Amino acid sequence: MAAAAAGPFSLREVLDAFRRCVTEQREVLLEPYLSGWRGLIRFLQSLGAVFSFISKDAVAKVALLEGHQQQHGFVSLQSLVQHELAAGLAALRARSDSGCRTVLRLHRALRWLQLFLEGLRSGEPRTSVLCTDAYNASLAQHHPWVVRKAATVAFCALPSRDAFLEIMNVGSQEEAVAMLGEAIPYIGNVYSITQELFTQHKLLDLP
Ligand code: 1Q0
Repeated sequence: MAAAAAGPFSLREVLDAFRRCVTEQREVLLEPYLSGWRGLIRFLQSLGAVFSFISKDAVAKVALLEGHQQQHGFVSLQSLVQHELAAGLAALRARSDSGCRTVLRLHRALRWLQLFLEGLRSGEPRTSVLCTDAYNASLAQHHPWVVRKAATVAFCALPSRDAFLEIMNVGSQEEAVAMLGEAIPYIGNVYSITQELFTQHKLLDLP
């Protein structure tokens, strides 16, 4: 994994990670899930310091989950949820360092990503508009005003659509758009399985 973290960002590697995530039993594997996130974070870090308040939070959340994963040997999101729920929902809700609440934050961000990538694929050239729309339809409702404000300001510093397609590092614009089309369903799949899991266990509003 350490080797895969080196070198420039490539959307291919994120796509592969999210593709590897889902098993035939519709389990979400933690290792590729976190690996996909590490790839996304690397991308975000390459966009500059305006985004560091976002990448810092994402780094901390991925690190917390890696810690839980190593400590308990969880293979899947399902096993993490099962393990933490064994203590009871009330105890889980009282914890600010649970794996479940942390996954929930990344899960909401994954919805943002899905919408944003769909927007990029659609051809709308104004990435800040795409990003704001995706954000308002997903994460924003879970963020306080000050975070929403900071996020909206940061979005204005996003590179153009052309630049985005270029830093995906998958070849021509057409190839980049094609790869977006390939990546979106994998991300969507991980999102909906997690959404089902969290709905089933009443975990969608963990504080
Ligand atoms: C490309 C632009 C990136 C825009 C990312 C959108 C998300 C905005 C989120 C702003 C909030 C950040 C600050 C902290 C928030 C926390 O309070 C919040 C809640 O956690 P807690 O513990 O306080 O309850 N945290 C979150 O909601 C998690 C946010 C994680 C955001 C992770 C974003 C990772 C993005 C990667 C860039 C992907 C670009 C993909 C394009 C690929 C194609 C070339």
